[in-house]
Amino acid sequence: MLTKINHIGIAVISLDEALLFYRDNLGMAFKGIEEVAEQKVKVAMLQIGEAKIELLEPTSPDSPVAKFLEKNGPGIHHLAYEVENIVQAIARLEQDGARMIDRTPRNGAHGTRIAFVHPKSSGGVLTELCQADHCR
Ligand code: CMX
Repeated sequence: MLTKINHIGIAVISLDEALLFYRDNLGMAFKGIEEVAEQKVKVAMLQIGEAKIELLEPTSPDSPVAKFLEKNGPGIHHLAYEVENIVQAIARLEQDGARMIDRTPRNGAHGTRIAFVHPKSSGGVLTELCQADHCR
């Protein structure tokens, strides 16, 4: 069902500040910044081999990332896996009793179709499914 890790999402207070470390100090290839209105975040993507690091800055106090930062401070927010067919992947997980946050795919960064699994049914790790056709 899963093909590879697409990205690791990291919650940050400021993209500009975080980029000083990831882009400038670590030297990762910076792919640009995009606002994902539906998720109330601004996203900076950095390529590392086949996978990406996704820096997430909230754009509103009621953003899921703002809530995460308030509770935990900056740090790893979610892990995203590519799937071949996101609708089938959601159906399979639901059939197996997983608690889906998104029962139908929604819009992610760079035109992707995404769906989240609740961390309470994935061992405490907020897990994102991302359809492969749209992830490249
Ligand atoms: N990773 C692991 N656990 C998390 C978590 C995260 N990122 N966010 C929340 N939790 C935990 C909380 O700590 C809490 O645990 P306890 O009950 O043990 O304290 C539990 O989940 C429920 O948390 P909550 O505060 O009651 O619920 P929230 O209102 O914060 O919602 C969640 C949590 C995951 C349902 C919500 O953040 C969500 O819907 N996330 C999916 C969308 C998203 O994160 N979008 C931003 C990224 C967009 C992108 O990548 O494009």
